[in-house]
Amino acid sequence: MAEIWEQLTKEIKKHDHIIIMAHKDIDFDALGSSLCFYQIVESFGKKVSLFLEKRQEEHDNPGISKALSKIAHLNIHIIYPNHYKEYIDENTLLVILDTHKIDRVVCPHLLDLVKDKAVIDHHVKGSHYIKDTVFSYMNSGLSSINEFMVGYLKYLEKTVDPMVATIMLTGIEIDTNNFHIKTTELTYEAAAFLMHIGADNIEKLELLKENKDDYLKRLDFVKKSEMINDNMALCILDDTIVLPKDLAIISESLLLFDNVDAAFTIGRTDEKVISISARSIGKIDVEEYMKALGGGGHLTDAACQLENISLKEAKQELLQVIKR
Ligand SMILES: [Mn+2]
Repeated sequence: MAEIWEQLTKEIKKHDHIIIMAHKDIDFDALGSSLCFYQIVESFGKKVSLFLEKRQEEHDNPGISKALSKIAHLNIHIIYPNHYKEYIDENTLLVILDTHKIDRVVCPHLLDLVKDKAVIDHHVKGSHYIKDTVFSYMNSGLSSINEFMVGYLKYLEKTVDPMVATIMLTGIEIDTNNFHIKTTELTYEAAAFLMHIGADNIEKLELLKENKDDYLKRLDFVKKSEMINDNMALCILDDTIVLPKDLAIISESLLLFDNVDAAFTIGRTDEKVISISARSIGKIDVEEYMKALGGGGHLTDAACQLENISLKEAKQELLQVIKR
C-alpha cells in the first residue's frame, strides 16, 4: 500500500486546490472519509473544499444532519450545487470518494469541468464509471473508504479531530454491518486506531439512532420474510420506492437468523426498476446469482437491477436462478 499512499500524496502536493466529492445520499462512510481526507489535505497547507449535495438541516438521514452539526467547529469549507463554478480554478484536483460511477456523484457536471480527477472506491466496478483519472484506487474487498483513510493516516503519521474519528468509526460499523461482512484484521485495526485517536462510543450511538417508525416498518417486512430453501431467506417489500441501502439493511438483518446463510431482499428503487440486494455470511456465493440476473458484486455482497418487471416476476426470476 505504501506506493499507493505515496502516489496519492504526490497528487495532493501537485495541486493548489483539492475538491472532495462523494456520492449522492451521503452516508457515514462517504462523510467520514471525506472529512478525514479534508483534514489530511489541510495539514499539507493546501486549499480544500468539500462538495455537499445538501445543507446540514436538509439531509433525509437525521444521523448525517447530527454529524454535520457536530463538526461546525472545524470550519469546513463547503461547496453546494448551486454555486460551484466560482470555485474551480486552473490547478484543481477533484477527489471522488466511495463511488466511481458518473451518475452517483453529487454533481456529474463537475467531472467535465475539472481535468484532474482521483477516484477511491470499494464498490464493485460497474458500467458508466469515471475515466481519465490521475489516481485511482478501487478495491471491492475493502470494508469501507474509512478503512482506506485510516491506513493513509497511519502512513502519514497524522490524526484527525475526535468527532471525525467518531463519524469514521460509525461508517465502518455501518458498511460492515457491525463487523459481520468484509471484515478483516485490518478493519478491526482501523476501528481500534479510531478509538485510540478519540472516537467516542456514546457519540457514535447517538449518530446511529433511528426513527422508531422506520424501524417498525422494516421489522414488519422482516416478519413477512420467508425461507426459500434450507438456508436462504427472501424478503419482498411493497411497491413504494426505496433506496438500495434500505434493501441491503434488511438482507443484512436476515443473515442474523438461524439457518440463514444467504438473504435476498426485493424492492422497487425507481419507477421502472426493481432491485435485489443479496447478502451472504460467506458460505454461499451470492455474486453468482446476481450475475445471472445481470448484476454483480462480491461473494458476500451483491445486487442486481431488473427493469419493467413486477415484484412477483422478480421473485420468480430469482427463484429460477437459485434452482439452477
Ligand atoms: Mn462505503
